Amino acid sequence: MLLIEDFMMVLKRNKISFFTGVPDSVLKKFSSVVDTYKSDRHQIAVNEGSAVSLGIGYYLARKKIACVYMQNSGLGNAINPIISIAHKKVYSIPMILVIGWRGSPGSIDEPQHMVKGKITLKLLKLLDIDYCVINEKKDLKKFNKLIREAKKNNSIVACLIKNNILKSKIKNKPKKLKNTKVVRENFIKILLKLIKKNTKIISSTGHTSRVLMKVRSDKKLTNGKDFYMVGGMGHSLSVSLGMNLQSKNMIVCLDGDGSVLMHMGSLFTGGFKNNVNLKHILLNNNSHESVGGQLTGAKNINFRLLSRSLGYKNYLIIKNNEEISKVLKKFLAQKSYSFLEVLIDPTFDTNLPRPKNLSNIKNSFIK
Ligand SMILES: Cc1ncc(C[n+]2csc(CCOP(=O)(O)OP(=O)(O)O)c2C)c(N)n1
Repeated sequence: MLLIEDFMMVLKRNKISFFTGVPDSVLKKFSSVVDTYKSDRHQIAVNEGSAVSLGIGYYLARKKIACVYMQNSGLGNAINPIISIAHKKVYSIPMILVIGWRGSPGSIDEPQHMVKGKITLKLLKLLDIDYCVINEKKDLKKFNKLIREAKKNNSIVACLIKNNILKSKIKNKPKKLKNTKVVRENFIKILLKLIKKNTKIISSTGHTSRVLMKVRSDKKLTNGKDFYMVGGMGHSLSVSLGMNLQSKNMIVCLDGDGSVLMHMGSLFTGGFKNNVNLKHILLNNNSHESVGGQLTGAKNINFRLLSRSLGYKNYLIIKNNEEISKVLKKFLAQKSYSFLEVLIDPTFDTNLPRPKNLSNIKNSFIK
């Protein structure tokens, strides 16, 4: 167990004052501290490569070291700017990585996390990044030493934190839920009733996939087949596009705002082909609900203009539960590539199933 207050103190003593990263459930307590900082001290990034790059920019402006946080699954996104810009043998730009270690050996986690968790230390070694694993207060000495090393050698260093290690002196107040918009479960229930038997749904990482699984089994709704994107956050639309180019059946991409932002360029790939059978639905709760509710800022995006300029032919929006059936029917009947934005309220449901037997899911989806 480690108090987040003690962890932050080490960073403070070393005058680390800029933070950027992609939220992670393991680092929820860390997020709850940096989320209170002003935007010149903390910036949530759309993906981990972007976070590393923001850290590089910070160093170029201030000659000071940034702290970049991420889940270990995001190391894949981070590797390009780490190796090609910041690495000791390239520009040698120092940085501190704080990595939430899902799937650490000995833990019980989802299959995709177990795979990444097993190779995380090997990846850091390959990247020539010195690291420490922090489990308790006494490990902070190692972390402190590493930060000094980064400063002295202009190098990247990392600390890894496993699930359930970070605690806080301050109790988080339970989030107040307003429920003025659409409830994700309601929307998914109606979607599953309206789609045809041969429809395929590709659902994005986190709660969207888990709610889809839950609604399907609780309500025994059998129309369509689901492919849950348990990882590969931000790639649901690209997977849907890849299928759509080969298939005549309707494909529904059920996306989240954090996920859309992560690899937003894929909206451009799809836009100009007039993919009649591909229906892109964004469940916009303006947050990374699955990992603690950190804000994405997606409510400030004008998706009507954005989707139109990227080649989508129609944009529809659902703002409350009463509109779901009518607008969704209209959306599914569109004969051109269309974008549906659904304004949802976060629900922070903790009682959601997790996709388990992934090869069965894949086989049944392909059938
Ligand atoms: C590359 C990568 N970075 C971070 C994560 C951790 N993560 C899982 S779900 C999620 C939030 C997704 O946000 P959004 O798409 O808005 O869906 P919501 O959680 O709101 O349902 C994050 C950051 C991840 N799985 N993969």
